[in-house]
Amino acid sequence: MGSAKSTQLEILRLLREKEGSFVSGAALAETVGISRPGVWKHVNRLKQKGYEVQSRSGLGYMLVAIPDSLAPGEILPDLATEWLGHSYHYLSTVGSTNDYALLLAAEGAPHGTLVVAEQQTKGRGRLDRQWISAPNRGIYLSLLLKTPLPIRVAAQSAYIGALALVKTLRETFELAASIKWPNDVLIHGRKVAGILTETQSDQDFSRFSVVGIGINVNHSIQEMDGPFRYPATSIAMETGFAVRRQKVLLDFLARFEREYERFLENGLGPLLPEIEGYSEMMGKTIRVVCGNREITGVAHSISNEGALLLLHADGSRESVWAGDIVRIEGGI
Ligand code: BT5
Repeated sequence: MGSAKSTQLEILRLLREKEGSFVSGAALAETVGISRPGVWKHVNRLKQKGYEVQSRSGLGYMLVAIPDSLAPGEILPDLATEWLGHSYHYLSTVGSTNDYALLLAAEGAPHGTLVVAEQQTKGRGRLDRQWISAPNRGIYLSLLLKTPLPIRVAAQSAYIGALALVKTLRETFELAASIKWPNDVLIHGRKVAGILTETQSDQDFSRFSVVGIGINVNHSIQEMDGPFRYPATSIAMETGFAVRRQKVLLDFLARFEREYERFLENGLGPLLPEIEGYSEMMGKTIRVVCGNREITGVAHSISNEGALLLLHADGSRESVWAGDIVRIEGGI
């Protein structure tokens, strides 16, 4: 017999396999190797976690509805990745999933480790800005990537996160998602997700990177009316109905793994036409704040190294490595 946790996961797996029909208590007890009262106790705990299970004497248990939870029992059975997320750390609340992943990395956690939380109390953006992380509404995740890469290349993983998420929103949810350089995902000009990549390196090569992503999924209009620098939105606000966070997460992880492998094989170059195609600012005049400097120019392209190339009025070019776009011609 395994631990109480793995027994419960196994019972859940068996109930999910037959969702909508009864499974006898005796069959569950025999398969997982515990007593029938033991099964009853585990089913009650599942109910406390939000699973709707009907029990009928003589028939057994039937799973009627699953909660919109990101718990391993809801994600791992449907995870379609080779390596990403197989080491899955699920937290109902945490300060920051990035901080947690950085600690796991220091303890030697494997490549592809995933940290997912239902709520963050100290979610971080860049430059110590805050990421507002309402409980059970959004997805707050961090991916640990351990492929050693030249430092500048490792930083490009943020583009892979943005590309994978934009494709998920476009192809699975039919939303007109776009990338706002360097790390935001927008729908109709409003921010639906942000990405924070943190890399630790030895000399010129990365030891690991943590790619942290916060996605607004089922937030209401009121919740997205917060003290944000730019207008914010959620997937539900754009589709007009609540979506299953599990679907967003599973789809995103499968796409991230695919795009990351393309990136490792051939670098950022072959992904740039897609990334640029999804960036609404290309060809437009934009204003970028970099530290205490403001640069205005026409967004020309993204270089193979990941810099934004701006064209100035006098014909000169400038590469911008980091900053915040504060204005796009005809937009924000
Ligand atoms: C980002 O920073 O957009 C990166 C956000 C990364 C968050 C994830 S959640 C999982 C992981 N663990 C963490 O601790 N962090 C990562 P930046 O470009 O600096 O934007 C931050 C700004 O976005 C804030 O100053 C707010 O104005 C705005 N903001 C905060 N929360 C927001 C939200 N939920 N939706 C839209 N905008 C938000």
